[in-house]
Amino acid sequence: MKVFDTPDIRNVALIGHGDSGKTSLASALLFASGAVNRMGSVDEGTAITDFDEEEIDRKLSIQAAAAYLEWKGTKINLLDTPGYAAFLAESRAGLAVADSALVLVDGVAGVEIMTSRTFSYAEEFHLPVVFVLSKLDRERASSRFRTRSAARRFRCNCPSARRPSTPGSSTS
Ligand SMILES: Nc1nc2c(ncn2[C@@H]2O[C@H](COP(=O)(O)OP(=O)(O)OP(=O)(O)O)[C@@H](O)[C@H]2O)c(=O)[nH]1
Ligand SMILES: [Mg+2]
Repeated sequence: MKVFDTPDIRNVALIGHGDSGKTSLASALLFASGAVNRMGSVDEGTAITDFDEEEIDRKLSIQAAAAYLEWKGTKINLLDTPGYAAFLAESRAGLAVADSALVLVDGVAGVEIMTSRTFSYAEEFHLPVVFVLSKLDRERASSRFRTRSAARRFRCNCPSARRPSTPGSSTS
């Protein structure tokens, strides 16, 4: 197994409300980076970070789970955390060992209760965060509107790093 120097390792926690797409994003990142050769799916019970029998049955994360990928010489440890209230201690524990966090915001539902709660944990640990809008392929999703409302809610100036631009899609 390749050994990485400490400056070349990042621990990134995925946080957000239940069902916002954290585990799916982790599967997509692992696939896109070449860490795995098949994209895992929560719905099909093949998501890399939802491996527990109960997680597969219930199609939701119960515990924080780690998986790593390599990107441009950097090892990125992804910490996929649960978003449902009952398992929030796992989310906080994941953030305690993270260097940064990706905050998933559902592109249809917008900022939800556990989005705010998990964001407050990231603040508590002084972590830099990146907001990721999910489900922008769904009807009534709006990246512009959700970006603005997240910026207002969390009182931050959020420059858009990337905006989807599929012609004819409902993302705006
Ligand atoms: N259409 C669409 N569906 C998505 C997207 N991301 C996730 N989903 C679906 O949303 C549901 C929840 O996705 P998960 O990845 O399990 O969400 P999660 O945030 O990990 O949920 P918890 O672990 O329970 O907090 C699944 O049915 C996914 O297939 C997306 O970008 N587009
Ligand atoms: Mg999950």
